Amino acid sequence: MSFATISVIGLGYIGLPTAAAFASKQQHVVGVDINQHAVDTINRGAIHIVEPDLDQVVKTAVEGGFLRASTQPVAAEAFLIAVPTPFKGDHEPDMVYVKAAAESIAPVLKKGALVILESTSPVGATEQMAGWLAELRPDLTFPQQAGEAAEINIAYCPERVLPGQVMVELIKNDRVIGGMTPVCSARASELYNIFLEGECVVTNSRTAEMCKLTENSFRDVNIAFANELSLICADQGINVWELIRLANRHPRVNILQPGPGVGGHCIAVDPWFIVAQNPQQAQLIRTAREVNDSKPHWVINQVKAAVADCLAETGKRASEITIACFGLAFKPNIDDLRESPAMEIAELLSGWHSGTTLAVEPNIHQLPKQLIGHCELATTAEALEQADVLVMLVDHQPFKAIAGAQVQQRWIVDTKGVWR
Ligand code: SAJ
Repeated sequence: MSFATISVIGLGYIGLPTAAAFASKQQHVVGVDINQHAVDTINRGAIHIVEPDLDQVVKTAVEGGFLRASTQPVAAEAFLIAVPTPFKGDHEPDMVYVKAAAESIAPVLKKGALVILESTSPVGATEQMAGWLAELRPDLTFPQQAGEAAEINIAYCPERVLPGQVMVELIKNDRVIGGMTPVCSARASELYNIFLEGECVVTNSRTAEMCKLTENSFRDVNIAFANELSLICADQGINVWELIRLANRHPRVNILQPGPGVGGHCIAVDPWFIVAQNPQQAQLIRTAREVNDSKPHWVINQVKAAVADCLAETGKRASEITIACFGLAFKPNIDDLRESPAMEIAELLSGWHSGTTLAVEPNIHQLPKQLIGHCELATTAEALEQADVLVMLVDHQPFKAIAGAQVQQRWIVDTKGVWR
């Protein structure tokens, strides 16, 4: 059975590349988003987010008539829901956008449709979504009621693409397919196989939900280990970068890299979904989150100590000292500042410091509003020329290319080992 129309609900960092991937295989795709600006931009053949190669795929798909965007859901043979799942309150998952997406497609659901949830979700979310749909459409049968004979098929199929490499990973990575029934899994596999070069690995919806959370928690725990080591090494007078390089020469050791903290919308969020559902058991996962979340504050204290030292040595007043923060993005070589520990550090430092705080971020042209009036956007050359204290926050390629001789400052806080 083919899919005459595929509808992707949510045209963000995951939904738009997914919609474009189907459209690039000559599938008719309708992308739906509540953001009118995003819809208008896509319908012009352009994109509203930054992701390598996505612009060209979207342009070709729109010009070829395979992809269009709308603020209103339309009937389709397959719906993919890729909306945000942030947390609320005490780090509990907020399913409000998934619920709104389910409510928006319910009126246009037809017998035979496949509904896939892609958003990172707590265990049980797919069954919950199926419940909302069944309530809104009592005229249709769903897997939780009719099993294999259901008129609507439902599956959980998490995305696992790395921002910055989405157009490659979307197609090459294996895809976990968690159908509510084997028929649901078979149909979901058929859908993804339209563009997938990786394998569809079939399981049930609850295991697929937990699998996504597990992958990101695994990475968070491993980064927390590296971050904890960086604190220990600072106290012991050991270069953590050298230490990790040496330890990783052991055939069964593979330590990740410390940094200013963990950012982005996934790794700093998803482990909390496990903690919220399993507060007694998830001790290590919770502690890893706490270790990573506390790292920016440790970095700020290091900078304060460097400034104090600089004041004592130079006899300058605090207002005469310039601090330069290198990098604002949440990780190297991207322009995404959301949930970035570097942003948090720049914001808190500039609020504390009475002198000038420079921010160097080669991937942006204007400062985000939180920093306007507190920081000045500077080039690498200006910062190296003017600053007394350097704070390396993101190992962007251009920063790694700075020659050692250009860095004359005595006071350096290097969270990424670039100037080690
Ligand atoms: N980081 C470190 N040290 C490291 C690696 C990363 O401090 O050794 C930091 C980064 O600087 C960044 C944060 O961790 O602040 C997250 O970056 P990332 O590159 O590890 O991951 P994301 O958030 O860009 O994407 C992750 C990926 N998950 C895994 O690798 C398990 C991606 O595959 C997921 O699809 C994505 O989350 C998601 O959407 O869930």
